[in-house]
Amino acid sequence: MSNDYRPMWEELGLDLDAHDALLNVLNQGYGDIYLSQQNRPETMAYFDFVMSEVHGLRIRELLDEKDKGRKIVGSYCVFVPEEIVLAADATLVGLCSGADFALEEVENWLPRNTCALIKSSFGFKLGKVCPYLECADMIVGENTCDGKKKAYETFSSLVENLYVMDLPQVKSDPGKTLLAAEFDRFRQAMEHLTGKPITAESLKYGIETVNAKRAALHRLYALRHADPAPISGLDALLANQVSFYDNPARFTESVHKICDELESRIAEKKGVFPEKTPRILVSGCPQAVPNWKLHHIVETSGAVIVGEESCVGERGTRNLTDDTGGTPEEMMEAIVDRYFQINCAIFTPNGDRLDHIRQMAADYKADAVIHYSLQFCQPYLMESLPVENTLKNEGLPALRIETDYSMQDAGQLKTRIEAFIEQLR
Ligand code: BJ8
Repeated sequence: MSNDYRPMWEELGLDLDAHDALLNVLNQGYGDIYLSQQNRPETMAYFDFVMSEVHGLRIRELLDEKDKGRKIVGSYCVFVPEEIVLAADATLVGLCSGADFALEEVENWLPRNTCALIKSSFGFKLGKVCPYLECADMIVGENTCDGKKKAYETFSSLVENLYVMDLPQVKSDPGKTLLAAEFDRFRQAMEHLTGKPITAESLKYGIETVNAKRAALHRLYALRHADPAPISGLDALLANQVSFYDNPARFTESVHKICDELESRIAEKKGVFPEKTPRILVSGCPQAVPNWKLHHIVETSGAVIVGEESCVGERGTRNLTDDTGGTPEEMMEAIVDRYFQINCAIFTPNGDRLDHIRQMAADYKADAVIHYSLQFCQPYLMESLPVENTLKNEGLPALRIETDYSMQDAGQLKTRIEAFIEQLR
């Protein structure tokens, strides 16, 4: 990344030395994991470029938007409705939480047995290394798991602009009423932030823009059903990850270009791995940039990942918002309907998630499921046993992985995953 960005980072208050160290690790990891892959689609070059400019060009774009009066909103969860943010003429970005940083300092603020994702969000703030966080005019937290909701109480003393959204824990009528009330409160907060009223026209624009982005990803997912797999799990994961902070229209166009190339590959039976390579569905906790650990281990152990039942994947993007409403009220209702279907493990009971895993395994012709939980993540760890047992009883091999962001267990994980894949052959 060009040195020209240093004044920009300095102005945002980043710790330049720490930030250099982070970028070095990120670039090194990207080179080792991504650029070493064979048979990648050529159109992935766009995502290579995005990653090389992840703290550069995109931040400059966001700052240019801010100069023109647009607001930037940061979020940590797929429950934050991008449609409403766009309708208020603001931009939504996902905030970095996929790598360990400033761990020692983090443990002055959070108990050691907190999941890596929450620790990472604190580490990026305490270490002053996340330009997205520093340029956000509003940071949205949400009452999802206990870890996050208590962590936001502490986080509010580290940032001035935290807004916390309450979320239901049960898929009931009162649960839906709560979500509708919270989305309406969020709509008002966005209007207050930007000073722009949300109208039928602007909401329609928000819904159509986000639907287009999700539809492009749905097209990509459908192409992953093919054998041989036309794209690696790593590359598809990257597309999902980039969807959280790229410009939505440009992202949509880039994903369609990849899909065009994948369609030709499928017609030519050209894949990233040979036909009949064991196909794995990953299910569980979200994998934010630059958490590529599991995908890398699996895809260098003789299998290909064909789908993600994850918030950085199909759980986060499935279901479009009905765009036929004519009034803001009808459109808000459609947004609530769409988000209320997200099967996050904070819901109890959460049987629909299991149904979705089964459905995905069939659609993607998966030979097995790997359930991925971050250490200390109670909701997904609690669900992992019933998921594993049910799938196994139904004849689908399943493996439960519990890990964190460090590479300390990489060797051990690789051994377990290789043995698991061996059984699938
Ligand atoms: S909708 S999955 S993005 S909350 S890993 S912080 S659950 S202890 S991330 Fe999530 Fe929204 Fe749900 Fe999706 Fe807690 Fe678990 Fe940590 Fe987690």
